[in-house]
Amino acid sequence: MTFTLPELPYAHDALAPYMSKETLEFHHDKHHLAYVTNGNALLKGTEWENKPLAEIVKGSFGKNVALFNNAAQHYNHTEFWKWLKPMGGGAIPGALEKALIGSLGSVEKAKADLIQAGVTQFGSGWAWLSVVDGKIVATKTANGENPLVHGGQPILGLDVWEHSYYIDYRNRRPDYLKAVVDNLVNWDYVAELYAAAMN
Ligand code: MN3
Repeated sequence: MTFTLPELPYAHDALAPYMSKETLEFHHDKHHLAYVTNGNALLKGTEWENKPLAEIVKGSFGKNVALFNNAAQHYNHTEFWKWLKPMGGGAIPGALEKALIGSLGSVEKAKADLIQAGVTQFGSGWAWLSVVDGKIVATKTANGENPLVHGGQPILGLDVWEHSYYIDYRNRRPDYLKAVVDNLVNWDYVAELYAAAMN
């Protein structure tokens, strides 16, 4: 497949004040575009050229570092835009809520574990909720890595690269993570991915 930059599912200014228009102009229009452009160049002529994105990510992990980094970041960001929405962070659909309580103790604990994973990721990376063996776990990964290459199915990922928060929050990564969890997470989409992962 050829990577293409997806449209943002909302206007660039729709996530303000928690994520500004300027941040999305850089993060989506420039950073994500660079992963798409570089990924396409690196994909050419490889054994993964006509594979689905998730297979490219899993297949190139540990084998083709440059392709993996760009393909994984393309996957992560394509999902990331959908993991957010204006007026997000509200009620969590029942089946997902039950699963968060069953796996992590409570919804508050699940949110706290996710934020803590992001706060403690040293340097660039991601904080995740993913499904592993039927349970939801909170983890962190470095750079472009994601749960797909660690036996999990990602259902929510928060970007903790500085490009995702430095314009709006400077060095205050914990404030960024809390604002996103409280105000921007699209729990309906997370619930959809959870249901698909459990099928
Ligand atoms: Mn990013």
